[in-house]
Amino acid sequence: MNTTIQLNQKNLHNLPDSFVVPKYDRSQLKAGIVHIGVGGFHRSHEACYNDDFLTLSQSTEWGICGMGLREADRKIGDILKQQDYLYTLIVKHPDGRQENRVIGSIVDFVLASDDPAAATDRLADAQTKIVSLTITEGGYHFNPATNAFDFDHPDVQHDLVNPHAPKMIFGFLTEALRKRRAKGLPAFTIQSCDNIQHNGDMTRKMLLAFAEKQDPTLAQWISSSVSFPNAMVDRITPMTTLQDITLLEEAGVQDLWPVTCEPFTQWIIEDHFSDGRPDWESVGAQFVGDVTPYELMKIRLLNAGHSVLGLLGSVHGHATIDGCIADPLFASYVRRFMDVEVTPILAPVDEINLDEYKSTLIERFGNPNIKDNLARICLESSSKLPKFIVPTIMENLEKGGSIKFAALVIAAWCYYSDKGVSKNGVALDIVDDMKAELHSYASKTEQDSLAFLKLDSVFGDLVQSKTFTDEYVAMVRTLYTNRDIAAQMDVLLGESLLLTA
Ligand code: CS2
Repeated sequence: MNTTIQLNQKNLHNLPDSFVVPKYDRSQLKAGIVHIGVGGFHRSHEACYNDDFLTLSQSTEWGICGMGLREADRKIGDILKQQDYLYTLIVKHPDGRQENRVIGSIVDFVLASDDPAAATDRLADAQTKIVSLTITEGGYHFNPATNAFDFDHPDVQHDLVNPHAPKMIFGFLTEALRKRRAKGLPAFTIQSCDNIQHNGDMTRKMLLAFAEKQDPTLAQWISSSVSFPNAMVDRITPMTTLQDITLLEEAGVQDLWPVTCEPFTQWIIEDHFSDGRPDWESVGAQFVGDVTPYELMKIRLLNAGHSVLGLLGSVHGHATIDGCIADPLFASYVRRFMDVEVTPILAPVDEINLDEYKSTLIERFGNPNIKDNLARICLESSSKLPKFIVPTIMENLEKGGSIKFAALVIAAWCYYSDKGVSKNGVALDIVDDMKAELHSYASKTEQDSLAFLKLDSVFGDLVQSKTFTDEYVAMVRTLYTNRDIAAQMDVLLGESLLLTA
């Protein structure tokens, strides 16, 4: 007999006792927030804060309407709809404990590619007060080589001349704000939740660049009316696996797309919103005047630390972040990278002890139940490294700081992009919009050791720095002449420890 209960509103109160369920009236809930990009991270982070907020406040204003802009988002939309937008957040503790928590804050989903006009209507509705985004680091159409909006993408070109039937994020936001202004409504806040330094400022700059070209008067209104609070977001959220779905089934619940995450969560936001906001501070978010030191600390230590382990670990043959941390060489390497190359460029952060923060990061990375796959970490490295690691190298070059630990990561990324297999012969699962370009530059390394660095849309003018290229060339040559990457890491660590002895 199959006793599995399908997750949906009707069954909510028949779930096993071990499932925590929403304790507020979802039927009354209006969507004050439209969230674009309903991936695992949104569902473990903002939607979870909001679930806590709705429980505490019993507010009826701040439900979330999910929105997907691409055909690829159809699957999550369909599954959520089938489950009355409910899903399980599986919080995995390091000691093996697991909390199964049903999140109820999402109440609707719109697939914008099906009907762009309906989607912009939804955004322009008076009920929508905040439009939040997780569109990935690459979704902002920012070109680091020109330091400006990248108009080359075909969807951008399409949206410039088809304002009423947009395809990409800035086309949707511009059209929605045009409708909003025509109705005499206040502008919504645009709240970025991506790992980009000054993510609000970046969103503003990219949106204005696009809107300026399409409709300059509207751009002026956007510039004076829309708020773009910067924010630092944090919760490690691995990809959902079949095993997660099976474990829930064994516990008696069928959920077609749960999300897993670590217990730690953090959200630090600048407090300027154009049309109101939930009191997220009542459920643990922090509002500050200037988020700069927090975001710098998080992106340059956590996200960069992930990329360090992800690329070196993939080339070495590790599979997960906790697998890397269980290897003392990798654990010491990432900590040393944080201490020697990142800490000196960080501004002090109020009330945060950096040493403790870094130790907590290593503990979080080591959570053996999270099993964060290195393929997820290395996914779209071409948009991550220019934000997580390259700026650290540039700042160290300016200040005469160490760049060796990061240089080996870039050398490993070159090898990874070129060969597509680890040193122990395992094929790597590389997913990157720039995969072909990365491969094409990296594959010339044997003739020209600097070939990979010449990809300026990723590295800017890093290749011009002799201090950097001297280190990099030596490393890439050693790596290509088949020396084990672990041996190179060991040498760097040894040298660095000797220097401080
Ligand atoms: C990761 C992030 O994608 C990545 O490379 O570093 O997804 C990271 O897990 C989150 O930012 C944690 O807050």
